[in-house]
Amino acid sequence: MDVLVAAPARRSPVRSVVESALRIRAFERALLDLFKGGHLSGTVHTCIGQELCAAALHPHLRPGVDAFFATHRGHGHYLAYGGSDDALLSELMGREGALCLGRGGTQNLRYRRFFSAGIQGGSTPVATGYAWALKRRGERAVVVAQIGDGTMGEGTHKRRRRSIVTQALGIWRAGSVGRLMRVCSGDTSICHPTAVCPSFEVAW
Ligand SMILES: Cc1ncc(C[n+]2csc(CCOP(=O)(O)OP(=O)(O)O)c2C)c(N)n1
Repeated sequence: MDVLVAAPARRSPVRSVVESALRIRAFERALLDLFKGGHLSGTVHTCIGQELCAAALHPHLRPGVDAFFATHRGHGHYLAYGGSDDALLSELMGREGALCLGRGGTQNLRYRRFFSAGIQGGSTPVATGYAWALKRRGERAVVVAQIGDGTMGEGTHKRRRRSIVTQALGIWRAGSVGRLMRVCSGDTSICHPTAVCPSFEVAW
């Protein structure tokens, strides 16, 4: 008797990235509707248009082992890192079960080794210190910091000799810590179009 064994369905990596991006988009759209209806406490910074950056990166990170430092538009990275949508929604609506007890809001989130903050460029030195600390503890983890292209020349990314970021990037360049720096270039900003951002070049 012939036995037919169904081949295990192979899940296309591209399909899961697109599904993850669509899930983020749906979440962000719902937030905008809630905001318009006056249901969110404080403001909301969505990552609409940047979903694929998060969806494509996080399958390569190990939640709880590798760390990610997001910008003020961190919802998508949080969700793609494995964070719960319920906990984030509760955070923004000031409900029971809020991710950061309702104190972080849209910008200042923490979940396992995922962090977000609203100070432009502020995450770079923090991420470097975090990576250094993990290395000193003997952990083989990757730490990723992301900034937007409009952050070139802002905050710790100002072009000053011996600035904190210069030193931080120096540590990264020297190979002392596991590092990955992502610049999300949207070129859709009304206040910081890419063309007017200071150029930025790091020779690794
Ligand atoms: C040090 C600092 N300066 C100014 C601001 C105000 N600010 C918040 S977002 C933003 C523009 C950010 O552009 P970009 O990094 O490209 O991110 P995008 O919002 O386009 O995703 C500015 C000027 C800030 N948060 N921190």
